[in-house]
Amino acid sequence: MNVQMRAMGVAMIAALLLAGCRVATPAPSGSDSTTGIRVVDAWARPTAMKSMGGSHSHGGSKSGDKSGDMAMDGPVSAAYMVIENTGGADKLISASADVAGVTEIHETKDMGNGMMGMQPVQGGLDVPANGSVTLKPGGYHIMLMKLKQDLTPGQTIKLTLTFQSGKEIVLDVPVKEPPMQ
Ligand SMILES: [Cu+2]
Repeated sequence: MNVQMRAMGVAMIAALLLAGCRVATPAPSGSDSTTGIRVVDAWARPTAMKSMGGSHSHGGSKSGDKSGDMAMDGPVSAAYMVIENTGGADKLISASADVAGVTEIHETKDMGNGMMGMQPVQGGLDVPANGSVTLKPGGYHIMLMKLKQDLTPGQTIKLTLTFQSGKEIVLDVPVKEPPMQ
């Protein structure tokens, strides 16, 4: 009896250890051992709900809202991450997301006279050899436009990054609120 119970205990501990092992070694996501490029800390911003009147264009009207607000067609978002590179120099040349009709690599810039603006990064975003590039609010970001749906915290979107070397990295990117600054 005593022995039997101890045996059961050992079996249970073994089972727990096995389960623990499986959890502790998930398939590495967003890494590619052949180029040494790895993406960490990816996240996407929730879409801001515009409460400025006329939110009744639910059926995807393309009539262009001329309210003098931002010239944005529908909700937009942005994705941020750190791209680490343990190999030779490379470039992020394009990105695409399952939820976005248009995806661009942008840079937020001080346009002078206190205005901040953003523009596409010409020729791609450099990923230095044995270095990293950080995409963060106020700097580089992956702009998600013509979104097919609103993004809310807790969702996950699929983002594909294409590099000049021809490598593609597919990421599961969680949607979450920006950190306080
Ligand atoms: Cu942008």
